[in-house]
Amino acid sequence: SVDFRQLYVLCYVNLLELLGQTSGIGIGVLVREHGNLSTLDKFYFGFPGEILMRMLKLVVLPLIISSMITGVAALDSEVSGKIGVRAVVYYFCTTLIAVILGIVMVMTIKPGMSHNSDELDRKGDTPEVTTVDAMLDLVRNMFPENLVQACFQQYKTKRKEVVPSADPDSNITTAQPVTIVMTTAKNLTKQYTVVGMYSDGINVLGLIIFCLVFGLVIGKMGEKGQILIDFFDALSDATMKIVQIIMWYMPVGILFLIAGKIAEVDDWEIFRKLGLYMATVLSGLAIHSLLILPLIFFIIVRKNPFRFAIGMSQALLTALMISSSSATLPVTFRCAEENNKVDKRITRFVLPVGATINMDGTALYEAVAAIFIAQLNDYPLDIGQIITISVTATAASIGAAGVPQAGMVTMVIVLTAVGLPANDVTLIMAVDWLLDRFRTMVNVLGDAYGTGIVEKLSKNELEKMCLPSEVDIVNP
Ligand code: DAS
Repeated sequence: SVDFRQLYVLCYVNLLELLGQTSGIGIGVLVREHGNLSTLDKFYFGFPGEILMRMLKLVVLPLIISSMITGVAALDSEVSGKIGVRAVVYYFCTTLIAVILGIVMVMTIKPGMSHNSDELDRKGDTPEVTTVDAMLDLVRNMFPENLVQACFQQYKTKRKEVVPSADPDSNITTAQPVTIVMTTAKNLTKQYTVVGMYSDGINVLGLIIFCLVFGLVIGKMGEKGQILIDFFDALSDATMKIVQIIMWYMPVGILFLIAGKIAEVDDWEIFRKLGLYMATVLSGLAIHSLLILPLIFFIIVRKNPFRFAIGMSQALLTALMISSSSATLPVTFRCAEENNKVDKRITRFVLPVGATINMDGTALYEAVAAIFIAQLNDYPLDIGQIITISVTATAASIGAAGVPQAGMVTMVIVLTAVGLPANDVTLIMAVDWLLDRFRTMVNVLGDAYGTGIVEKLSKNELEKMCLPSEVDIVNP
């Protein structure tokens, strides 16, 4: 049965996010048009968002580590039968195809590349000046001066590191002593240190591979391993609870994050790039869900894939409305079993695990977004970094929970893996509200097609399986 309270909360969160993102764009344009604001003033606007980014960076590592380890370990106990193994092979293959498709699309369309089109003409009359000053005063009084200065100093250092040309503002006087200490401390401890606020240059790939191997190992350790599985399960739940708390601050953080980012924007060109980025993600999702997945389904199941997708329409619509594949799960179960007649013994394996670790839409989105941000920063990616992005985008989609904007939270790990400024995720946050619901639809569709495919491949096992097929999961 659908949990209406959860549905209500999700609709409310979605609405808040929409308000946050749209008003962030509006205020950002206002601030940008205001004209004579220094970089520090603009940084002020972005500061509440900076706080949000640092909170996300704090949780992303425990989130990825715990959810990957528990995800893989749980798979191991679940995949004792061939059915589970087929489900895992299907998840991995379709996610990898989605990532490769995303990379091909973004490397072809190049949404983040600067074309030498003449600068688009700037907006006409200056809007209401007082609004901006009022907003600036509001934010100025929100945080202590030296905290902002300290973070601004870090921000300047970080920007210089990645984008040497972009020197935000050379005439900023050296900040308070606290900044100098923090910057010195950062310089002394940077490289391969997880300072907590910045996970600079940690070996993300090594961490991901360790989590996969560690999860498999403890999954096979029986009783002794169970203690560790329970520990990481509890860590995953606790981290998710922290993420849920952050989610409530997210609309406010996103508002100022976007406003600060758009205020920094030096020309309107960025909006064209953002539009092209959205078109790249949406067309990649469309190709994956209307061409690739149906083709795989047809080749294996030999049934009309579009009729199967129509059977899933209620679940897809729910996913579009609430952008949460986990909350859509009860509807996905019902559509797969009642409309598409998939055996319940298959759906109980494929759907719950799929909703957690099989996210084709998210994986494609993470790959596109990471390369888009690299293009925005004229940051050349070699083949090694492209492969790193493929692996970390796949892992980030496994680590992302089936909740709104989870893919954006784990985005940080992909950017960290290739040394990109995680703060540039701000720009894509402005349009994440829309993209999230389409990638969630693709996630749900991928899980649904998985039930039909695994059922077809497991015909023999199903005949032998003793479990009664009327095991009712949705309403146990
Ligand atoms: N909203 C997530 C889901 O429910 C997907 C994402 O955030 O990428 O699948």
